Amino acid sequence: MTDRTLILCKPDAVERQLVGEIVGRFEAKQLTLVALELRQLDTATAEAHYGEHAEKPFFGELVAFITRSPLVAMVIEGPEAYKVARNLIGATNPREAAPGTIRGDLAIEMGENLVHGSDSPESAAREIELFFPNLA
Ligand code: D4T
Repeated sequence: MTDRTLILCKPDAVERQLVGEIVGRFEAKQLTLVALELRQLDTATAEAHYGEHAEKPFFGELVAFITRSPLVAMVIEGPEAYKVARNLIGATNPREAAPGTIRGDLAIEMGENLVHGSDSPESAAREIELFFPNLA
């Protein structure tokens, strides 16, 4: 079964010139790109994307971070895409992320953890609609 999931190469990834490295890891795993765009998020979209964290103490920082400079949003496709992508991304806290994962290899701060991947098929559907409403 083939599924789609949303990936964000966050502003720190673009700033650190790691987008090619990150996209390459998904491609090497044989996940297929179906949409990709460099864009700067507005606050409303960032708040919608991170709505589940609205009550958390780090929400303001999270929205400021994700909107501070352009990010690369993409949709990738493959069997159990969200799960495979989350495994490649690694734990939320980069200091606990396993070596070999994107965060384990390339990040060290929780607030600058390079990449987002949808955490369920339902989240993937919601986030793909938010970022790429015209995707067939
Ligand atoms: P995202 O959503 O960015 O892919 O990250 P995760 O799915 O791995 O983790 P998350 O939704 O729990 O957290 C979202 C985002 O908030 C930052 N964060 C998280 C933070 O700054 N402090 C915290 O205590 C937590 C839990 C990091 C990722």
